[in-house]
Amino acid sequence: MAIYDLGTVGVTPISVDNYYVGARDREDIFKVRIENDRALNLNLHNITSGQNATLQLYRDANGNGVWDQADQSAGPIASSGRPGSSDEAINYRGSAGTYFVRVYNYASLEARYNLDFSSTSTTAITSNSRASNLLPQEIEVGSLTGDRTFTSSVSDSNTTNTYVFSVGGQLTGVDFRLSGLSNNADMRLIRDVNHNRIVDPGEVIAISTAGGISSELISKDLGSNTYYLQVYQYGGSTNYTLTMDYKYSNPYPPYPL
Ligand SMILES: [Ca+2]
Ligand SMILES: [Ca+2]
Ligand SMILES: [Ca+2]
Repeated sequence: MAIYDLGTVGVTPISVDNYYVGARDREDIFKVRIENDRALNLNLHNITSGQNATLQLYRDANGNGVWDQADQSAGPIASSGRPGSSDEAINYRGSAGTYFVRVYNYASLEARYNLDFSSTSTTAITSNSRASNLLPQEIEVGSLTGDRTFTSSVSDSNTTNTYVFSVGGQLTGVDFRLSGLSNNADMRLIRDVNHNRIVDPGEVIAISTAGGISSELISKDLGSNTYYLQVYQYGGSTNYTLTMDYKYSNPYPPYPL
């Protein structure tokens, strides 16, 4: 087991690349701090094909700044254990303090991985600042060639859900609708132009921030590419229904752009 102290994690992402778990060293522990009530965002990605790695978040339960039995006995406060080399994501709203991020793999072969960390505001007036700025391929929609519907939820223990999809053709018209809200959630559409899995300035191409429990709508013509759609908590917990209403794929725009 290796322990790495990354210090305070703020809105600017911290990335560790090409770390390994498995065989000789089955787990890595990263110690991080947040300085006030924030959403702690984690994206475990680029896991070696055919290997598996699991992501967990623990609190420093006894407040001594040391990864010890008390923290482990208290159990993880969030976990992500998808199959195989799929990305693992955690977005957890927590109070100021020390947290431990655990990556493990009990298989006999080593899994290489990249892990990104950030924390985002839970109080910013600007909705865009409340979404995670990390882009895990968390819900893999695949190629969008027809209507799709997803039901899920956001809450303090899962503040952001990130959908990834691609469209082909010259121009594909899609309406994204978020409905069935019991607390305020918003959504935004992103193109990761530089492929670094981080939302950089200029990469948010549309956002919907209706107030209260009003439904959200993003209506967009998309060129052939890969896109990310994030549904995120503005405040409180809510179930939701997300529909991706595929309207057309056309070599020519339906109206002058
Ligand atoms: Ca401790
Ligand atoms: Ca980017
Ligand atoms: Ca809203």
